[in-house]
Amino acid sequence: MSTHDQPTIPGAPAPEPPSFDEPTTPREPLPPKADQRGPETRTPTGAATDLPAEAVAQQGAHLTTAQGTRLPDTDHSLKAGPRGPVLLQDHHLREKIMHFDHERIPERAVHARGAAAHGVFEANGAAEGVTKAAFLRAGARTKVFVRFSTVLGSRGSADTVRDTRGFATKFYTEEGVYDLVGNNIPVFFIQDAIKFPDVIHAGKPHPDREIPQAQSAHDTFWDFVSLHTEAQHHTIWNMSDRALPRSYRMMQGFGIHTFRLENEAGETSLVKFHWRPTLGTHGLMWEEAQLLAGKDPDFHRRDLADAIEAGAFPQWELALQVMPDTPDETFEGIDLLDPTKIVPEELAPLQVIGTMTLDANPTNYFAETEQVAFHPGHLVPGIDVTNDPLLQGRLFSYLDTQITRLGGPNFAQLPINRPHTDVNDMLRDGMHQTAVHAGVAPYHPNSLDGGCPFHAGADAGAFIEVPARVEESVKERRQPASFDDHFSQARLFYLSLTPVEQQHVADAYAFELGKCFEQTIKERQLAALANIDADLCASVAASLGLPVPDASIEVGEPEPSPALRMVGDQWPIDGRMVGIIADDQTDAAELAAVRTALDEASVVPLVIAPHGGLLGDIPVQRTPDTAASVELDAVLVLAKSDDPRVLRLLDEVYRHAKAIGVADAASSVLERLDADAGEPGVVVGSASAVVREMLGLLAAHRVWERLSEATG
Ligand code: HDE
Repeated sequence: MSTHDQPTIPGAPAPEPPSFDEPTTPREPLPPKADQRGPETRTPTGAATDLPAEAVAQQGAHLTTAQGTRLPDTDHSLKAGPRGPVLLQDHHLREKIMHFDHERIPERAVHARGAAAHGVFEANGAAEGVTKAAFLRAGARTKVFVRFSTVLGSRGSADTVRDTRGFATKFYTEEGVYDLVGNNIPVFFIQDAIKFPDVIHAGKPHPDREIPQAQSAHDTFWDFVSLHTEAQHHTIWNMSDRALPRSYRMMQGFGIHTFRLENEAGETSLVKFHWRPTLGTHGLMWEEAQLLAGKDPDFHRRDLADAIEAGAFPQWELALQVMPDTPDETFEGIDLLDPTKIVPEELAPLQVIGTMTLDANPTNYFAETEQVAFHPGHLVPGIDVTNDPLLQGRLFSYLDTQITRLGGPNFAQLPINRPHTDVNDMLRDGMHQTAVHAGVAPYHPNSLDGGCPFHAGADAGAFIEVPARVEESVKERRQPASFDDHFSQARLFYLSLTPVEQQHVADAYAFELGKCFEQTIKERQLAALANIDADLCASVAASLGLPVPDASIEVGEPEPSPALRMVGDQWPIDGRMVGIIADDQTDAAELAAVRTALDEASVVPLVIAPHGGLLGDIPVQRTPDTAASVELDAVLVLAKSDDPRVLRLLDEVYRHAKAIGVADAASSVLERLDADAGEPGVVVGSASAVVREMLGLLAAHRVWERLSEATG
């Protein structure tokens, strides 16, 4: 009997003809199943009933087992009578619990906590002279999936901890998947991959009590970085506000290592990759970050998803620093194979080669954000690696780790990891094999499957390693002498910052070392700081109550790099959050006008009122119970309030150097704050004038003058 002759079940929808969607050959990418959407998925909007059928989690009228058998009841186990024992024969109970028992996979050993989004990369063609990569040709549009992450914390840790952030991009190019697996800090703690377990063991919680979570403010971290001074450059970046991003949308990304590009003519150059956010690079203040870790541990995750949902799509320019491929692989005296060194932008300016826009949230966190597998060895023709010993070790690690994390070698078949191009890999079988491969000859050469698939030459887009020169040498466990300079660029970074940023660095060292117990570790780190900057060292020593050591190395006076500063300039304000303090006496028309003005400026207004529900016909989003100063970039006061929670909110907004606008009628609130009308960032006037001025203040991220005054 064919499927179409099956008897129909009363009341059931007519049976569908059988689907042969499952792959019988790896040559076509597997289309996503209805409830297992792939990278094409777009964020559903609207009421559940209006959603397109494929956007709803579970399809079909009837609940079934995993084998498709319809179920009458999923709320009661099969028992010997209503008060009797549960029967072992309850196959539905056992299947349901068995599956649940195995819902979790091991979290990433590092970068466990992340958030991701889909988007598109559009090349402007500026890279064509240096690489033949097809996705970098003028006008090429390539789908991407980007995962941002913290490094040290577990999957459930807070977003706003002091840490480096991962910035990993998967480009689904027509020539195969290309992964740019970078961080938001352009240097790394170690120069050789063999030390990775050491630095991570030192940074992770102490192995006896498993505390502290997601932080570097503890003895083992500072023990390692003070003994192992090549970590000092990355460490000083971690002590800066770079390690406390305001948002994933306001974060730079760096490929860190030097890569080798090859153009159509076979010419090569050495390059560094940079992502530059169009919203600017901005940080939180340390107190904000700490408060947020309690008030909203999902702050960055929420911010990214909300911005995309609201249509404020984050964008980054991808840029290259291009250096000549010389035999010594150095540029202006900087060893390009040393991942603890930057090339200042003033020496090798950034050349923008395209723009990335993130325009869709993942549909399913586990299927996409958790199961995505990045690998620096996912390369396309025109982009190759260098001998940077850190990069070389990574080329092993990222495949290896997926075996444990994703349970076998077939993770490239997961929807989020599938290339958007034909795959003829002749890889077979293994755990979680989902393809049904046809043919008899998965080997090369063969004559039985028509000889397919054939080797491709460079003319057919094959990835051919750049025939880079290998120095004639001996096998040894040694590194070049140029890797021995551990302090000059840490000093370069510190000298490049504005005074406010330098103060934050000093405060961060004082906090982190102040959390250590071992005096020898604090003293050893002070000795390292003495080699970076005498004033910085003295300030941290004073706060620790320890003597100031002398420098042991003469580092010299590097030329500061203004490009490393985050303070200065004006930036777009899309997606910034402004709290509006209002109450039942607030003029409804004024409140509506203010909201509209903020909306039109692409800023998110949050109405904070004494009670939930409505003010007139305007919805209240926060009450004194749920409002938090730290989720706001500025606040607008339209109503006087004596509520201590509101006054504390305003006090924090003021202390964190954010703009405060006060309508004339509410101006007495300033007396409670110790703030003066007309001082920088405190605006009093008619509601509409105040809003206009506040939009200008938001573009600078913070009222920096207020902090400069505070820090002297
Ligand atoms: Fe990673 N790193 N890493 N790393 N890394 C991982 O791979 C590793 C390094 C980076 O969102 C792991 O799939 C070694 C530098 C990001 O899924 C693991 C070394 C940079 C992510 C691994 C490094 C990175 C990872 C853990 C020293 C910036 C998250 C799970 C040689 C250029 C990717 C996984 C995501 C993840 C190993 C150093 C960035 C264990 C051995 C340098 C953004 O394979």
